[in-house]
Amino acid sequence: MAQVPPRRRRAPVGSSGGAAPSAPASARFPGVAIYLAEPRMGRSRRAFLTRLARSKGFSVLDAYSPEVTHVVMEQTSAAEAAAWQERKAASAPAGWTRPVLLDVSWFTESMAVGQPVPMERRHHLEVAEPRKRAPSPARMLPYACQRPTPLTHHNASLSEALETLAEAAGFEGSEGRLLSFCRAASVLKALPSPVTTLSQLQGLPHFGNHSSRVVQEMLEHGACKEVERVRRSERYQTMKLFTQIFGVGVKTADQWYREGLRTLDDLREQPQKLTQQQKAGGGRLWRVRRPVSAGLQHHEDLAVPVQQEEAQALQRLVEAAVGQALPGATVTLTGGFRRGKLQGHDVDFLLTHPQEGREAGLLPRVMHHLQNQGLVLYHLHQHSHLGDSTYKAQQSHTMDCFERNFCIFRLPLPPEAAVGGLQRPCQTWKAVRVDLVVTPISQFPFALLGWTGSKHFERELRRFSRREKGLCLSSHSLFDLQQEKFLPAASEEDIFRHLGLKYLPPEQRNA
Ligand code: DCP
Ligand code: MG
Repeated sequence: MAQVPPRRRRAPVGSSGGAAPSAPASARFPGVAIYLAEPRMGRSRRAFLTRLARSKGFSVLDAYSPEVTHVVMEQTSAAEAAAWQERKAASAPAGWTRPVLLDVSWFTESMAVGQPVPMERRHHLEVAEPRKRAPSPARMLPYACQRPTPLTHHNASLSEALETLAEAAGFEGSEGRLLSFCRAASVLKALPSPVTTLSQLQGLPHFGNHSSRVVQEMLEHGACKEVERVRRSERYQTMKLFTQIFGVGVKTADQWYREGLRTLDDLREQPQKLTQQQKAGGGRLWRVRRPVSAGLQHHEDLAVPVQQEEAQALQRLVEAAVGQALPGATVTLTGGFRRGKLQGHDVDFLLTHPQEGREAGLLPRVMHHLQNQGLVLYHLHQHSHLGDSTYKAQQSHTMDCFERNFCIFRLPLPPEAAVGGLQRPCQTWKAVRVDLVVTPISQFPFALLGWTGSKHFERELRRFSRREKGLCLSSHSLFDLQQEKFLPAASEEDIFRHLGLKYLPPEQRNA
């Protein structure tokens, strides 16, 4: 309960001299209701100061009550003031906001200027509490490879909105816009808590006007019109559909779109388009076989994400084949599954042998064993270009120079998973995309780092290496551009060390 003012023994101060009316709390200065605490002030001085303040339009309350906003004390130490307030608080109703405790200097200065002066540090009577360290907001470092990014995070709908715009920009060939949206989305993924107000974006790297506007709209309306428009658009939906087909990139998808093709049936009805495209593609891959035809043929399965258990089952099959082909050779699961993803669009494996050079000729033998078991529906072999061992030659290739097989596997399904599908009423197997990549052991740490991803993490790692360290990183090596020498590494940790980066385990590379 609030303490009862000493009215029984004393006349109300405001009325004692009759100079000023007892002003209500809503006097000239709303939000300022003063209580003059008496202990050191003395009764007559209190009465005088009360009259003075009321004459200037201030609200001065006789009793200490929840309306009081400013308590003014004279010749009182901070410790005494705090003790006084504690006593008051003990009898205060629940939820009563404590008023500020001020030295009389604030009061006299306010009287001098005829209005409440701003409260400064010197006016306050609070005892300096031992400083509880406010948790300083973790500094968000600008490159995604400088900060951990877990798989599950707090801002999924916001990052997905920005990634939709990134994807759409990629479909239009706008690399710059794609990167801007990817970087902003990646920052959101690394935040330790959900963004609920726009002000939380202040000071974060990579948030330009456009990305901030998207976040603002999402926060205010739960959706962003631009993102919704993109998601509904024929262009976006068609490009997404076509680029999901194995062997089809943005260029091909765009060409088909311009030719008026919109659906998988459109493609199936015009097989000459596929053939033309493959011829027009011109590259080594297109002439060997027809990945697009194979992709279309198995599209129904390939469009369904591969599950973690399926990736593990595939790993066992590949390990068995590798063991038969070359005892001692190893199989490492990379890509999204190594980062802890529960599903993915394909399964990526790295093959090597602890003895340098022994990996030569391994892949055809592995494929032979897999094919003998009827596990391969399609495969496209790419020879190694490792002979081009200078870093410049390696840079000239779009991806890396390892020998590899792009495959579609026929993964037997366990009986309980053999559900009915449209094309195969009782499905006992499932088509799954698999990449088998062979690396000599000397390049294994670089290959492992390069193939673990995420794609954005890799991009950032390479950008950081070059721009901040003058080092050129690829899936083969780390090259010091100034000293013109390769930096050796026996593990991923070694590579992070060379780059002066804190080591991030695969599950923290989901940028
Ligand atoms: N990679 C890369 N640059 C590319 C393509 C791939 O650095 N242009 C690297 C990073 C990828 C890894 O190779 O994470 C494997 O490629 P995937 O396309 O299979 O990507 P993920 O495995 O991460 O994704 P998903 O789960 O969809 O397969
Ligand atoms: Mg993958």
